[in-house]
Amino acid sequence: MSLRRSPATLPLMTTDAITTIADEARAGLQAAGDEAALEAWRTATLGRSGALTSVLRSLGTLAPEERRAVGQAANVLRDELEAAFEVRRETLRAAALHASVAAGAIDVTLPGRPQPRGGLHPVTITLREILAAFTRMGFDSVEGPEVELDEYNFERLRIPEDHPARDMWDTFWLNPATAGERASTLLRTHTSPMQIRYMETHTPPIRIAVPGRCYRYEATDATHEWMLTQVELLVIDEGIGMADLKGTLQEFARQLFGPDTRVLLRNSYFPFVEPGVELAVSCFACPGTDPACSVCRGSGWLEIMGAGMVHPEIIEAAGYDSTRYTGFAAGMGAERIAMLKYGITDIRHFYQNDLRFLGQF
Ligand code: FA5
Repeated sequence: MSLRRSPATLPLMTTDAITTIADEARAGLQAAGDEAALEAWRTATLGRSGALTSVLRSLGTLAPEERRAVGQAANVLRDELEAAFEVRRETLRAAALHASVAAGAIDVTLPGRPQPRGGLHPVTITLREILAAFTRMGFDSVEGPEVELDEYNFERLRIPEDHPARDMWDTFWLNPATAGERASTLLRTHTSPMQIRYMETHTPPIRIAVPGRCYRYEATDATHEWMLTQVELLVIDEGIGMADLKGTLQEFARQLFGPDTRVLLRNSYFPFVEPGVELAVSCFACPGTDPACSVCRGSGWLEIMGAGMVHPEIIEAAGYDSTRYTGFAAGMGAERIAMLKYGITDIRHFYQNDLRFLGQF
């Protein structure tokens, strides 16, 4: 439909012609469905060369009596169409606004989308439980550096260079020995260096638990990782004896694994304690009868910590009187304890970042 007509193409400039223009214009206005169509309608009808404007311009060519009638009708129509245009424009704007509000609306009755929920790593959960047990027994929790000096990791723990005990801890050296110069910095192999660091700056009574990562340059298997988490214990006071060590560790095992847990203390050797022991807990995977058991290899026990009475030379080196002060120390592996708690038969699951494993805790 075109509303453009030049005066020359209008067959008769009569009020009938105005009526035709009016019908077409009204229909066109209702058909305009958006702002662009509306603008096109305005140009074609009311614009400079629009249909109605052309009629008004051609009035001069009509006879006087026709001119009055047609002119009046054309002016009335123009007023009507201009008003109708404004109404239509408002209607379209309101409809567009409604549509955009409806498109962005939130349906509060829809069920929520499930959000994946993170959780704590099983070793973190276990570490917190270990520390909570010792906090209840009056221990303070302190931390030490993961990058350590040979002096603290070995020397001052009575493990001098070339001492065979160094072979107990395969080491990640950070500055390998060069000709004429010894390696001196390493990733700590255990949390025991913090015994020395703490004694340097504190006086007895001491009762601390030291959680932290340790690193060992060793091949992994079902119970050994190259990165492990230890908790070190150090107690120094007057009158501390082996019974305190045993009672504390038994109470710890009871709190973590339940009252029926059996613990075994057996002789062991660590240069910084005398005597030295290790604590093992009854195997959860077999009753101790399966030589192929990956957890205990048929022994029935899983070793979870080394311990002992702090060597008097270490007490003296800290500046304390070893005839007055005695103490005990222990170092336990949080991964081994988590294995016992959750019945995990291979330590390597912990750090493979497999969500099928981690999602179970
Ligand atoms: C030590 O590290 C001594 N510092 C413990 C100690 C502290 C003894 C204070 C006396 C006094 P050991 O190397 O045995 O000891 O390690 C202690 C515990 O760490 C082990 O019982 C075990 O639970 C854990 N552990 C050791 N090596 C690994 C490993 N490669 N992967 C996982 N856990 C380990």
